Amino acid sequence: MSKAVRAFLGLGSNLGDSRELLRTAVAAIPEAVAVSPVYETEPVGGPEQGVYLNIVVQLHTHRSPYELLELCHELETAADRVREVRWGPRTLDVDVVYIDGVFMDDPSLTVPHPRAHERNFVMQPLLDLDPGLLLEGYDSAKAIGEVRNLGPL
Ligand code: A4P
Ligand code: MG
Repeated sequence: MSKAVRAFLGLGSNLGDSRELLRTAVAAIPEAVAVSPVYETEPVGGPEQGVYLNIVVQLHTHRSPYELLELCHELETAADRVREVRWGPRTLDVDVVYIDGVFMDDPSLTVPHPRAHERNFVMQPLLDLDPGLLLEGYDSAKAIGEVRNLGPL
């Protein structure tokens, strides 16, 4: 089996009981070792929509990058069952933000996440978990979107 690595997933929700959806998703990640505070965040891009709750989860995992992407999709699918009941837009977005030592540029999986460094809703919780983590291109003065720390999830 390959060596376990440190990985970070970014989770966001702006529909349904977002806090509960995030808690359920975290509980479904067996290799989760740390969870950032939850942030209320101004929507970045897309149509006019309500504020998001965002977190970053740290994993200690044997999964490959593509297996991590599959995990992201499984978590989204599980949350979508709620969405179907409510006929609303997506309830949960899960992205692979960063994996130690992994740099890849496949359109189906780009790591680090190509837009993470410019978004406060990813960078703030990520830096809470590892203040020393350097993401190429990150400039705290240029990253966009207001975020507000609401404390522990
Ligand atoms: N993909 C490539 N790299 C990755 C990666 N590192 N992690 C591919 C996850 N997926 C990756 O993603 C579209 C495709 O990207 C997938 O097929 C995957 O193979 P998606 O989740 O289906 O769609 P999406 O997330 O709506 O699109 P996109 O362009 O990834 O959106 P973003 O950039 O993820 O932004 N504002 C606030 N405040 N908080 C948010 O959480 N999220 C978004 C979504 C926009 N604004 C937001 C928030
Ligand atoms: Mg996404």
